[in-house]
Amino acid sequence: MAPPGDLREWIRLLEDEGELVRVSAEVDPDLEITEIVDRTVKSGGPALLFERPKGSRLPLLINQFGTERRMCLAFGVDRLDDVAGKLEDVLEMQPPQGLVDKVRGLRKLKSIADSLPKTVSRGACQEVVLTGDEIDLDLLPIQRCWPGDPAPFITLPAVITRDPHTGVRNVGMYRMQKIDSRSTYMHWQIHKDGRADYLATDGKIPVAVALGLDPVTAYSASAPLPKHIDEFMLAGFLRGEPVEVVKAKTVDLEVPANAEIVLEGTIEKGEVGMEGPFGDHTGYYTPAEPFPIFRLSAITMRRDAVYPSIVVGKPVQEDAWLAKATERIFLPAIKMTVPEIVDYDLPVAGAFHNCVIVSIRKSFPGHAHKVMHAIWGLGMLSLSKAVVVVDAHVNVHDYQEVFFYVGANVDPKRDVVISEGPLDHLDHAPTLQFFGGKLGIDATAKTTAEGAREWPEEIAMSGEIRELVDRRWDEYGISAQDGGDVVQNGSRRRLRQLLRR
Ligand SMILES: Cc1cc2nc3c(=O)[nH]c(=O)nc-3n(C[C@H](O)[C@H](O)[C@H](O)COP(=O)(O)O)c2cc1C
Ligand SMILES: [Mn+2]
Repeated sequence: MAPPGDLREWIRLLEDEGELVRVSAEVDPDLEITEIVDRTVKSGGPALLFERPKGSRLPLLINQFGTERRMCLAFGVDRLDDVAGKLEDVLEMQPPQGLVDKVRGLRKLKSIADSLPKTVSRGACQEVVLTGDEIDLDLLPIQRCWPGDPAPFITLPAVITRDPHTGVRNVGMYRMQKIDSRSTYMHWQIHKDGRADYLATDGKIPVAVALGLDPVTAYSASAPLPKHIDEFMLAGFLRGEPVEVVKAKTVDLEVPANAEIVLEGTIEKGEVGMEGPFGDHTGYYTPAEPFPIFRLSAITMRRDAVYPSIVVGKPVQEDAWLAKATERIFLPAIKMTVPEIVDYDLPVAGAFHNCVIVSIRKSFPGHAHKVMHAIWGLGMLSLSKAVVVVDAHVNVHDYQEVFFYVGANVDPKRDVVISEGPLDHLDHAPTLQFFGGKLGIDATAKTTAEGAREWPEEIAMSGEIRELVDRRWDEYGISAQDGGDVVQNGSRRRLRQLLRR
C-alpha cells in the first residue's frame, strides 16, 4: 500500500486500522497532554487526536509514530527493513548486463528522477493566509511539555531553509520555543545543516516551517542526510511520489502544498536570545543557551487545520520510533562506506547517541578498531559515545546476547579503546560541551595476532541432534519451546519482533 498522501489521509488510515483515539474532552496543552501521552506511549497505546485543546480551535495530533506498527503503516511496509531494501536497490546499482538488467536499471533511475520535489501552483496549506496584525501563534495549541519548561514549544516542525551559496534546500526538525505571538527561538544545534545555512548567510535568512505533513515527509525532516541532499527528495523517493511544493507567500522558499499549517519568516544573523531550559530526549532538562530568533511574516493554513505535536523525555517516547526508522533506513548507506558491517543497533535507552552496537565480518587484526573509528567518522554517528563491536553471527538487537560476548570475549586492558571526539550538543555528562571521551569495546573473538592466547571453540549443539529434538519435541510432553522468552520483558520482545528477519 502506498504511504498516505497527507495528514488527513494518514489520520483516516490510523482510524480505519484502530490505531487512533479521538479525545473530545477539553484537555490542557500546558503539561496535561504530556502526562496523558507519556502513559499512552509507554503502554504501546494509540495515536491521539485531541479535538478540544484548551485555548485553541485547532485539534492536536500526537503519538502518530508511537509504535512499530504505526511506523510501518506510515511507510506502507510490513517491516522497517523493507524501506531500507528500496534504498539498497538503488545504492547497489551496477552497470547493467543484458537487456533485462537494463530495463530494471532504467526503472530504478526513474524512481530517483520521480523523487525530485514538484512545484505546483496552488496548495491547500494556503487556504487561509494571515499576515501583518493577523499573525498570531496563540491560534495554535502549542504544548508546554514539562514543568521546568519556561514556555510552550513547537515540537514537530519541518524547518525549511536554503544554502545561500549552493541554493540546496534543507529540511530539519528543530524545536521552536514560543517567545510571543509572532516570534520563536530556533533550536539549531551546532552539528546541524539548518545552522550551517544560517551561519553562511549575511543578514537575514528566509525560513519556512511546515506543520502537519504526510508521515513520510514529516519523518524525512528528522533524517540525518548529508548536507547537500534535500530531505524532500528522500521523502519523494520513499513515498514513490514527489513532494508537491508551492511558493511561500512572504519568503523566497517553497513549502509542501499538503501541509496543515506553514509559518513563514526570517532569522537575522546574530539576533539571539536565551532559549530553554527544555525537558529533552536525554531525560534531563537541557540548560538555557543562546539560539537565533525566528520572526514570523505570515501564517498560512488549511481551513480546518490540525496541529501536530510530539513529546520527548525519558525514553521510551514517541521519537524512539522515528529514530528506529532511521537506524533501519540508513543501514544500506552505512554498508556502502563500511561494507564489513553486517548490522547495527542503537538502543533506545541509550538516547541514540550514547551507544552503538555493531556486528562485523572480521578479517584482520585490529578490524574492530577500524570499525569503531569508522563510526566515529560517519555523519551523525560520529557523535556516538560508546561503540561495541561483535562478530557477524551475533544478533546486535538481542542485548542479552551482546552482553554475553562483552563479558566473555573482552580483556579490558587489551580490548577497550578510550578515545575522544565530538559529542552530542545535548550531552550533559562530558566535562566540556561538544567534545569529550569515547569508549570502544572490542567484543569479537581475538586472534594470536592481536595478542590473545589460542581462542577456544564456542559451544554449539550439532545440527543433527537439533533436528532430532525438533522432530521429537511433542513426544517429550514439555509444552514451552521458547523458554528463553520468559526472562524477556515486554518491550524487549517487541523490539525482537520488530527486527526479526
Ligand atoms: C522530535 C525531534 C526533535 C528534535 N529536536 C531537535 C532540535 O531541537 N534541535 C536539533 O538540532 N535537532 C533536533 N532533532 C534532530 C534533528 O531533527 C536531526 O538531527 C535532523 O537530521 C536535522 O536535520 P539536518 O541534518 O538537516 O540538520 C530532533 C529530532 C526529533 C525526532
Ligand atoms: Mn539536512
